[in-house]
Formats: sequence, structure tokens, C-alpha cells
Amino acid sequence: MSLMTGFAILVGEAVIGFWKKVHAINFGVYGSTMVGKTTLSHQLRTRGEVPQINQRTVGLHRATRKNVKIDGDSHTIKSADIGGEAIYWKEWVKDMQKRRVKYIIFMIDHRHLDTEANLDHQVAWKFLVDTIVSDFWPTGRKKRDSDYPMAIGIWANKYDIWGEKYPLEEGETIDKHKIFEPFKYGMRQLNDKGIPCFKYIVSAKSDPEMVYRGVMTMIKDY
Ligand SMILES: Nc1nc2c(ncn2[C@@H]2O[C@H](COP(=O)(O)OP(=O)(O)OP(=O)(O)O)[C@@H](O)[C@H]2O)c(=O)[nH]1
Ligand SMILES: [Mg+2]
Repeated sequence: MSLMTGFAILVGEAVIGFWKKVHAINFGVYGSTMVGKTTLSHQLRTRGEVPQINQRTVGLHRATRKNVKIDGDSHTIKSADIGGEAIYWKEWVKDMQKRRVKYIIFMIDHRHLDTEANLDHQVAWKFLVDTIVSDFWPTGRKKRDSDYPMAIGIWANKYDIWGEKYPLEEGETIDKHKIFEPFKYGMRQLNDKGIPCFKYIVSAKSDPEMVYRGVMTMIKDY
């Protein structure tokens, strides 16, 4: 390698590194109340054990930048913390539309396994999927190609709890776990629309590694 080529590569890498730092990738984090969205937001900023969050998020908080670094690779992402109670779902849609969110994390926990009658996640999921697959925004504007997300991840949070409570059956892989069962139909609808959808498990409160890996996987694989 000549000195010039070496120099050019170094400069190229510096430029890419700089671009990755300033260019933030828009993430949308949605899901029912109490699933751990605010906890995730803290985890992305602080790395480590996040204190117990006792307050419900009200409305939409301004989107902030977070640097995600793992295995020597680094990206800047931007996400907003929004409440998960049904009255705030319209804010999810505004967030998606305004920031042209590229990746969506839909968070769930194990409440539907604890109580079969609890449909919190299913109802929120149906709302989200219907909004995404629709050709129009609720404002009536027709969507452009760039208005659709590149990928959706269903993140089953609080793995520290449900992993012990509902262990995998013999020979079962994590993506076959029954926690994801009710979301199959929506995943198929998204796939039919050309939007890949994948399952992931995390403990947003206590496992930064799982969180960073999840974010990186979305950016790299989709
Ligand atoms: N055990 C465990 N608890 C968690 C985890 N993530 C979040 N929690 C707890 O779940 C509760 C709700 O977390 P939040 O982050 O406030 O949930 P949220 O989705 O922001 O809720 P809303 O603001 O109402 O939409 C808190 O008591 C958290 O400490 C986790 O990975 N493991
Ligand atoms: Mg919150």
C-alpha cells in the first residue's frame, strides 16, 4: 500500500466516523404503559443499572441524541420518550411522521402471560401495525416511500423476570417463545408490506449489553 493510499483510507475513515457521529438515526420507541420505555431511554444514555422509574410519562418529550457504541462500532441515534397510555398513542404517530422514524422498537413485557385477559400489548400492537401499513397518515396525507420504517423490532423487556417465570421448553429457541405469540398476525401484515419485523429480548433496567446489541442489530441487519 502506498503512502498516499494509506493516507486516503485514514481520511476516509475519519470522514465516515465523523458522519456517523453527527448523523443521527431516528428511532421510535413505543409500547403500552409500564413496559419500560423510559427505562430504555435512560439505559441508552447512562449504560448500567437504571434506577426504578416510578412516574408515568406524560405526552411526548423532545427527541434526544444517544451514542451507541459496541464492538468498536459507534452510531448516534435519536429517540423521544412518549407515554404508553392510550391517550398518548396519537403522539406516537406524530413522532413517527414528524421525524420520519427509520426504526421502530415496540416494547412488551410478560403481563399477557400472567393474565390471559390482559390485552394491553395486543391492542397497542394492532394500533401501531394499522398505522404503519396504512397508505395514509391520519392527517389524510398520502405516505411517500420514505414515510415507512425500515424495520420493526418487538422487544420483550424484563427478561430478568419472565425468563425465569416462563422458561423455554426443551429445544425451543427464543424466537419461538410464547411471549411473542399474539404478535404473529401483525408481523405478517408488516412483512406483506415489505417491512421486516424481528423479535428480541432485553432487560432494559439492568443489561446495557443486550440493549446496545439490539439497537446495533437493527441498524446493521435491516
Ligand atoms: N425487572 C425489570 N423491571 C423493569 C425493566 N425495565 C423496566 N422495568 C420497570 O418497569 C416499570 C415501568 O418502567 P417505565 O420505564 O417507567 O415504563 P414506561 O414504558 O416508560 O411507562 P409509561 O411512561 O407509562 O409509558 C418501572 O418500575 C421499571 O423499573 C426490566 O428490564 N426489568
Ligand atoms: Mg415512560
